[in-house]
Amino acid sequence: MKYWDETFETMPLEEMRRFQLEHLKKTVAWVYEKVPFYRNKFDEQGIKPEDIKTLEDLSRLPFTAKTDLRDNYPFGLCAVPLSEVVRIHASSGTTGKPITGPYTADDLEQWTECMARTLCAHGVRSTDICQNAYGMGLFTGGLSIHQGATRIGAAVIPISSGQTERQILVLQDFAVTVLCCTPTYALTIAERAEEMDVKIRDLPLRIGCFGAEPWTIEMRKEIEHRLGIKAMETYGLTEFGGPGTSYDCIEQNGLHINEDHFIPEVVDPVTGDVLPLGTKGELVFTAIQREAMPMIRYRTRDITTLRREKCECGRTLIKMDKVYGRSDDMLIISGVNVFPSQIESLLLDIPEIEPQYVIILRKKGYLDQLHVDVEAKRETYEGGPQKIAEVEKKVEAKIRGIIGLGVRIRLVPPKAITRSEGKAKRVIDERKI
Ligand code: DLL
Repeated sequence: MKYWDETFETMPLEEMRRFQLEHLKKTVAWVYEKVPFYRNKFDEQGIKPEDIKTLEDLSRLPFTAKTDLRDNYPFGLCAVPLSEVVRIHASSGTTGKPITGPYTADDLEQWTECMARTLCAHGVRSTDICQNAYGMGLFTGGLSIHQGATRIGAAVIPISSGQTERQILVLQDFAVTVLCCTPTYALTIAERAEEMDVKIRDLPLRIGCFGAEPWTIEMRKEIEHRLGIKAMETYGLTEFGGPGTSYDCIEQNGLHINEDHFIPEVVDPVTGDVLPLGTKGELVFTAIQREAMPMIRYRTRDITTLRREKCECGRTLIKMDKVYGRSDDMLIISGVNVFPSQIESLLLDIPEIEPQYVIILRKKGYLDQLHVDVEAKRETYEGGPQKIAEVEKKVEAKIRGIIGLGVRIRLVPPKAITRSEGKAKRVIDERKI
């Protein structure tokens, strides 16, 4: 079984565009009729649903932003009465109110299918045993995997996140073949297993289904090496149902977007202008098959590139690059724009340190200061103060050489940095405190 839904996953472009246009028209008419927020916005711009005649007309529609969801919290953008809603998820959000994600029965069915496609593309089959260590609850990660893996017919272990030793026990005893969690939690599991002298590489585990936070290619390689698996990725957000919006195939060379459900665009984060394929910018999605809360031109804040190219896996679905970071995570340090992922890539190249770090931004007078606390490997730490100072200098020089910013590196003892069980917090910006 190569594809879960061959018709859509390998649909020729012209046919896909016809399908998208038909569903875009329906969705625009649907939200115009059902959601006063959209009707007012479209009226302000003088746009009526009948004006959408081609896919290019999408760019005439106004954007929707996270603040619109907050202003209409909790159900103001819902297009159906709550009596038709059968599930509500929410993301915690870093500031203010959570983002709510209501689903009709049909939305749940579509999401399950998107997740079955995702897991199938990762290589998961009905014979697999999936340990689902994403948080089970309001967070969309846990139930999405549960639904998708159940649909495929794999055995699901709904263990949720946390209790790392128990995770390792289950991995061993239940002969688990697929691990699903955030990449940073996978690393936490790998590390704890090493301390317990459990050789995960020798277990039947073969696939990881990771996502929910930015991680670099270097981090992927590290996890693949430490767990002896293929580390596959999925991307998604509560506003679009959760994970399963896009996913790795076996080629691991960009994430295929389920574009029969979500039309992607990349725009300039400042001007909002649509950028050509292959240009890095902010990802914008329009959901064209959702009933309860179909988002129109929603600005995800995630930075990536779209690519339409032939994939060896045979899928014709457009690809997005690994998310580089969020436009609101971009750090402006003394006027230089830096993404935490750039720092992560550099750190993971240095053998004397662990892939555990915290970026701290401070202000001294008017000047910004970049500090990075990074964990020393045990051998490095035991090498004493001279060895530590030497590695600190080496890391500082590397970051200065490539990013062009002065940085203070502090090597901290093994285990000094709090381990993640879900989405890791990598940046502390004390300038804002
Ligand atoms: O994180 C959904 C999810 C769960 C995706 C499990 C994958 C696996 P939210 O909590 O609403 O939903 O957070 C969405 O997380 O806008 C991105 O900034 C980030 N994100 C999600 N997946 C990835 C990824 C879930 N693969 C926000 N790479 C998104 C980078 C990701 N960032």
